[in-house]
Amino acid sequence: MRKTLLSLATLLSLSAAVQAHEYQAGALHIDHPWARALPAGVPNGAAYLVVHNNGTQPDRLLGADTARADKVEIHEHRHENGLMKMQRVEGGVEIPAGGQLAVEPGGYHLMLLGLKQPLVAGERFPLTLHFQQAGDLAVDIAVQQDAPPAAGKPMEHMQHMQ
Ligand SMILES: [Cu+2]
Repeated sequence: MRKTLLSLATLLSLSAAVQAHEYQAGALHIDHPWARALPAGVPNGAAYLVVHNNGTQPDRLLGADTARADKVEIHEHRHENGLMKMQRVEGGVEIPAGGQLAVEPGGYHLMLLGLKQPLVAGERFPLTLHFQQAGDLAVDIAVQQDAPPAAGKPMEHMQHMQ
């Protein structure tokens, strides 16, 4: 079953990668994975995306890997005592059935630790997402200067209001 899902995901991602830059893995739909461009010498970056779960079972984003960085961790920004703090999220993050997980600036991010090359606006690099149910999904991260316009979302901070 997992094999079927993966090959379907591969087919869909190949056909979708050229234009819309979105991906399907089983019941999951992944919108526009991107990372902010960074000048040379900055050691760490962050990647963002939105995962919609169109299924009837919850799934979980467990982590990710890319050859572009030494390792990838799921991090979360939290306001604590008036300070913005960043902390590692252990055990992944749930994607509720019929819901979504927004990995967006100000909330969750995929921390790219130990970048091996600078992130240059306009380029794309491969990253593999690990989901508990849907398995692994290879996506291209689009590097861009600014956050994409939030589709249908008035603010970047909505992800905490699930
Ligand atoms: Cu971080």
